[in-house]
Formats: sequence, structure tokens, C-alpha cells
Amino acid sequence: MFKSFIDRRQREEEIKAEGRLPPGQSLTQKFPVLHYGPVPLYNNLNNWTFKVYGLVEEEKTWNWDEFNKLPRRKVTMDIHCVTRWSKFDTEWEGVHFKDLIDGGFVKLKPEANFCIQHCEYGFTVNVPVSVLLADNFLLATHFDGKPLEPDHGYPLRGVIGAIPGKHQDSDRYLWKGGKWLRALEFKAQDQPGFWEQAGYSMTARIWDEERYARRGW
Ligand SMILES: Nc1nc2c(c(=O)[nH]1)N[C@H]1C(S)=C(S)[C@@H](COP(=O)(O)O)O[C@H]1N2
Ligand SMILES: [Mo]
Repeated sequence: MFKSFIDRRQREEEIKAEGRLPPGQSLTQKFPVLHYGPVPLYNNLNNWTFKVYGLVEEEKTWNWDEFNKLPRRKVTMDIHCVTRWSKFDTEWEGVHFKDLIDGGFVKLKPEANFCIQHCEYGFTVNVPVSVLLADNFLLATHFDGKPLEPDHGYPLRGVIGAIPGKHQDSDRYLWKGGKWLRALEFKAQDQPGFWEQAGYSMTARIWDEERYARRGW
């Protein structure tokens, strides 16, 4: 117990020295669970679909088997929760939205500037399309080499963090990735999602500590 406390502090100091600890965050070696509402439990994925709609040239719907045949990537990220825990070198695998664009699976209309992630039970979260296309956002099916745990978004979640050692304009707090993701909707204008309507930041940049909405946005 005491030893692991020392290890945690020591590791936090190292990460800080590497410039990877955003302001106001602290290192955790656990994987806390954070969300509003119940965890969806699936007996099977027979009725599961993933949909892309809104400002796209053609609406798309994939079932689970089809989704798993899309191009895949592995991404290692430092993830940062707005409640101040950060977890480093987390390994994710799944589908990258840019690969869907580059592979011709999805064509966005030129006026598609924002994306709403739609999750089970009506949860939503907004990101600019530029963030969705950045290398630090993934539509993840696997964490640490294994399918996602139900609590962490099984079978599919958006995940966003920082690529270790990089500071990018697209770096965001973890809430900008929706767990139990079922659809992406493209829009011309931004629109607050669930946590944004509750007072959290529309933009959520970690290095600028954009945790809450500025008064009067
Ligand atoms: N569907 C859904 N996704 C969600 C949330 C939620 O309430 N519902 N909360 C977000 C928040 S606030 C965080 S910090 C992360 C937490 O992911 P984790 O539980 O895997 O740590 O999920 C995000 N995605
Ligand atoms: Mo969060």
C-alpha cells in the first residue's frame, strides 16, 4: 500500500518531467469508470449497428461483422479525465475515422464541421471534425489487447487523449469520447452534448485547462 503510493508519486514526477502531465491533473495506475446512467449489457451483437449520417454524401450503417472488417489501427495515448485523473501509455485498438475517409468508406460534405457522437440511452458528445480526424481520436473496440469491458464502453467507444510526447491542438479531456457509441452525426454548426449542457467546456482542451464553460458562451 505505502510502497505503491511511493511508486505512484515517483512515476508522476517522471511523467511531469517529460511534459506529459497537464495542469491540474494527477497520475492514476487504476482505470476509474466514469459516466452518467446505467451500463448497457449486450447478450449478443446481432442487433447492434453503427451509423454515419447527417452531412455526408451517403448515409452508412454497418453491423458488427461489417464494422470489424473496416481498416484498423492501434494507438497509444495518455488519457485525461476532467475529474483530474490521468492514465498514461494506454493501448487502444479500433477504427480510425480518417481511414474511413481515406478508404472511401465515408464522404463528408464540405460544410460538415462538427460531429455528434450518439451513444446508448441518448448520451451525446460534440467534437469538431478536425478532432475526429486527428491521430489522437479512435473508435475503439479494444483496450490493452482485450475487448472493452462493459463499464468502459463495450463494444465500441470513442476515445481521445494525447499521443505520448506530443502536445496537439486536438488534445482533449476523455469525456469527448462517448462510450457505447452507436452513431456519428455530421453538422455544420456546433451543438452541446450531454456534459456540455451540464456546464462543461464545448472545446475541452487539456493543456489550457478548458474544464468548464466560460460564463456566457
Ligand atoms: N455514453 C457515455 N460516454 C461517456 C460518458 C457518459 O456519461 N456516457 N462520460 C464521459 C466521461 S465524463 C469520461 S471521463 C469517460 C470515462 O471513461 P472510462 O469510464 O472508460 O474511464 O467517458 C466519457 N464517455
Ligand atoms: Mo469525465
